Amino acid sequence: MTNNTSGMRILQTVILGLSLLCITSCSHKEKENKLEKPNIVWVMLEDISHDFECYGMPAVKTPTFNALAEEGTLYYNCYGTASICSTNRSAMMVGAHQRLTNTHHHRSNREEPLASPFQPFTYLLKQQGYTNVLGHKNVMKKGRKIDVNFKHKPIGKWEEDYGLFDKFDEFTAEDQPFFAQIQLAVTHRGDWWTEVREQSEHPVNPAEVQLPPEYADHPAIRLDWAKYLDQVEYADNEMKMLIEELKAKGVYDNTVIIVIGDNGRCNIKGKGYLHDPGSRIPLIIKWPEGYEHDKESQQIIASTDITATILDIAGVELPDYLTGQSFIDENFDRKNVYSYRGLWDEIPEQVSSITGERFRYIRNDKPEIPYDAHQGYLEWYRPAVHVMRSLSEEGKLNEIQQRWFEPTKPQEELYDFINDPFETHNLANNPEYKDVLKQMRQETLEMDQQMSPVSKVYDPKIVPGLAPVNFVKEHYPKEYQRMLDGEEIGYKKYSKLYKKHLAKEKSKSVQSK
Ligand SMILES: [Ca+2]
Repeated sequence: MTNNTSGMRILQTVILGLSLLCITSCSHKEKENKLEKPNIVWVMLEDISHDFECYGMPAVKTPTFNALAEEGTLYYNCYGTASICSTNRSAMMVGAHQRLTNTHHHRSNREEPLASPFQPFTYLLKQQGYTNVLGHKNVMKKGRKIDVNFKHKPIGKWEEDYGLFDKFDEFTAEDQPFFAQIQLAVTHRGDWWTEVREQSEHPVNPAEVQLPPEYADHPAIRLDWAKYLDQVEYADNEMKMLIEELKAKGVYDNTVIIVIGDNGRCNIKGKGYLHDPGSRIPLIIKWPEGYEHDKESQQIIASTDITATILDIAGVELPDYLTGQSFIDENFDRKNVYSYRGLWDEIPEQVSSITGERFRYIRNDKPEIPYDAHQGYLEWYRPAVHVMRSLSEEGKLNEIQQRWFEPTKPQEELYDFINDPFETHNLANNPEYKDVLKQMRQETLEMDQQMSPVSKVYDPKIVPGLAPVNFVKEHYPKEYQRMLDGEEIGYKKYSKLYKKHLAKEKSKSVQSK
């Protein structure tokens, strides 16, 4: 492992100047640490920031993830190249930045094949003899979500019908070497959150949670946060079940387990935003038995680097089109991560950012779109926003909390997240940081250029936006009030009722003609 890349380079230089004997012993060591086509299990949690106990999140219990981190490597600085499911997943499925491959607008271009020479990494794994398995029969929703913004099918041959995987739900010893991608959907906002909490043996105590400073301290917001951590605990149990299965099948020791999030937590400043809670994702890797590794790593890693690393582990020669790098390679030299936010449903955002060792620079190309953009989908799933909008109107938010509700965003943001982990001080206008600002502004512009989309195809998914919310407001005023009070009333239920209502209206208008 190359946690200390520069140190490694110095060491290599010294070695080069020394005798053949040393070179022999070094290559012997390399041999010992070589991965012989291990199985790879990629467990991807939905919408999660550093919210495991082993990352220091208070009030939550995650014994399985803690133990995996203890056995393997816990990474602190892994960032998504995007902060929404389909865009980051598109980048990870290829190992190239989603902006470059023109897959950077959420749920768009689904009929468009990937441009040449890009290919899904599962295709390369298959060529290397791997069996690609999607999902698992015993996790919530079967863990089969793919959600990438190019033409694809879950199962099939890529070269014939855009298939990404070989089979669903089950890995066996005969499938070895296998790659299994399993989604833990529970942490995604959904209508199951309350039930998971009610059935939990350890419902997280709202009084014990710690809210970041941008949140108002309100009972409904505390409860919502606790409920989210209940889902993290549920995911921990699912992970435990997967590990038990790997052990029972006798393949655990020769399996790399990669635990990652697809984007940050589903709350304020999280999913959809390029601030820390939206872009920093958990990463734990359990290595095969005997593989030399660090216990913790501060390496800066992009989500696309995980793809490159998986290919490297599998012994695939890395294609030139990858923008990700293998971080088990001694030449790994990532200094920062370039992230991008484009369209999400009806909100045509345009945000670029660079995250380095200490600073994060964000450029908002559409500052006229407020952080709280009243996006239809988020109206269902951001109880804290509803509660805080009311508090904002009553003048009860402090300056940090109020920022989320300003009518516009700053054009540029610069944060020293080492000294200001909650990114409460925007340094973009602070003259002391003008050199940092200038440099990061320039780096971002260069990356915008380098990651210019290879195609201009733009075929977004049409969404109903605020219409279903307004429908509830008009037809179910009591439920609407519950929503304003910080309760999730059920997106699925009411969007079904809304669709029924639309169909009725349509048939009425046909009859009247
Ligand atoms: Ca997600």
